[in-house]
Amino acid sequence: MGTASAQTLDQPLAKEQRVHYLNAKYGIKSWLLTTDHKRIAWLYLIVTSFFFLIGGIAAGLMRLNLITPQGAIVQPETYNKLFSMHGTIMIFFFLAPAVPTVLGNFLIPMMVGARDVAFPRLNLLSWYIFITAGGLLLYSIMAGGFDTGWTFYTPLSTTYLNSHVISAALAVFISGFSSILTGLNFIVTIHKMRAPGLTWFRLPLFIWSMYAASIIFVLAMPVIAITMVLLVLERVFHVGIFDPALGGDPILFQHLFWFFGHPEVYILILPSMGVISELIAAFSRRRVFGYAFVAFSSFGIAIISFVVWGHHMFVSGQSVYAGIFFSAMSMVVAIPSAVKVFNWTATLYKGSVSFEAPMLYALGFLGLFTIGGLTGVWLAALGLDVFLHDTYFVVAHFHFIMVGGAIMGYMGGLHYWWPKMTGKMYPDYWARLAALTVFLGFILTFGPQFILGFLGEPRRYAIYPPNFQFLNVMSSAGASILAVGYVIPVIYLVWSLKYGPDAGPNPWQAKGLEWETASPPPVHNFDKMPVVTEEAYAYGSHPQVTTTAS
Ligand code: HEM
Ligand SMILES: [Cu+2]
Repeated sequence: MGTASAQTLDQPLAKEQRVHYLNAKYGIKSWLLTTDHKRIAWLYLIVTSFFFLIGGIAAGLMRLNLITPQGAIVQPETYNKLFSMHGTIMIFFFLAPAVPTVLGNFLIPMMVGARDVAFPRLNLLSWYIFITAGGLLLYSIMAGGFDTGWTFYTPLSTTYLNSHVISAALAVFISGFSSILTGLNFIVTIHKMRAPGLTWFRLPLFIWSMYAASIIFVLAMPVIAITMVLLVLERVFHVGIFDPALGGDPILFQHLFWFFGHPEVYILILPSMGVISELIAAFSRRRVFGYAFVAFSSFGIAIISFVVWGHHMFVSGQSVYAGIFFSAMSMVVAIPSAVKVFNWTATLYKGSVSFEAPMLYALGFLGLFTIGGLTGVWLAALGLDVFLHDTYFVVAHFHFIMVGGAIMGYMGGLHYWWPKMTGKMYPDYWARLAALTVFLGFILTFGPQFILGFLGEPRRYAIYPPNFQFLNVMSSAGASILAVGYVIPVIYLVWSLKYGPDAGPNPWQAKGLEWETASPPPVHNFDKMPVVTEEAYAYGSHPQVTTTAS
């Protein structure tokens, strides 16, 4: 196909070129009105990446401000608005949608052997609902911002008027419907659209984790929706839901928010866990050890995640019995995650492991997520949490899980399936370099924050005592390295669209239905609908963990 294949999205189709989903139709209309799950994945990739940029700029401004103990860059009020906007954007408008709507949308129909998701038009509608919510959040920021933190706690969110809480709360409310519809679409697709022979226990583990995440979407998002409605009603009409002076209870808001909030954090990590299962199997050429346990552990996480929310409120005056219950359950929820980590490690054992860029992200995930998870167990211990609550230890903990874990998984998945999405390969040298830069930048950014938290530095403060400056400067320096690590891939991935060598159908020689069709895939995914006759990850070797050295 020589140079003729170096097309961009707008070049006319040369006679001998194969029609695929990227060149089947031209023009902006063919994108904005598409019902093709693969094109909708790109629409989400563009919008969520834009929000990652905005959230990242806010993070950069905060880290710059934290270089000096007095905070040289912004006023404390502005700092409050920066972390509120950063947290809300990164969670609701970047990470919660990213892996499910970009990789999930692109892959689920192909992995189950279907032509599209169950409800293609609903899929497009979900994107329009999402960008409407995103537009409203951008409005609240441009109108002056909000300073409640991403948790919107009352009474601050219902009483302090110099803050655009209502538009931000409504943006979160609306974005919830996009997630609910996406979750529903995925659940029906996985149940109803599987190719002949593709039984549940032959499904890729990415599908199991997406299924579990979709269930949380459908069950948890309505809770944040009603919580945001009650918040707006209280702020506008003072109906007395959260206001003690009117018979309400501000702690009720915390229960409602975290009954959603903790399952939400598993929406952030579960899809990436599914990606890691795919990467570890492909780059160690092995079936994932304990396939069924890894599959069911996604459900374990989804179910237990609904009974741990009280660990965010150990110091909100709940009873000691409630504290004991939530502490115990918060330790139990670590078990299914540990099952995954142990089984991924067992799969690597004696595997023929190769270290392409996607695998470097997977190994980074393994290390950083484990640290994030273990520090979560620390925070589940009542005594320790009373000491560490609302300190930088907590900030480090959730960034280890969300950035060190979830985003590492997302980056690994993007690099693994980019050749399938575009038909193009990217330069492996730069990809590996970027993966290492991200890993080192991350450790330098968030590692020192565990120590700062242990030493007592509170979160959400624009200023701090001078003796904390060295570790804060280290953290800010790390953040700039992390930023470079995220920019390099943008450059070579865009470059690859025009100049990248052709990838061919299966550049990694990996197993899975998505690799049995062309890259990029035809509009309807498969020229001939697949029939499945073998188990997932049939790389010919089942990992046997032997105790005697062979
Ligand atoms: C990529 C590099 C990132 C950097 C350098 C960064 C940095 C920060 C900083 C400095 C804060 C404020 C800490 C405080 O004063 O309490 C913060 C808070 C936060 N970050 Fe990040 N962050 C990054 C990525 C992310 C991502 C990807 C997510 C989520 C998906 C995230 C979620 C949050 C949340 C939820 C908060 C708490 C906001 C609040 O207190 O209301 N961050 N981050
Ligand atoms: Cu939690």
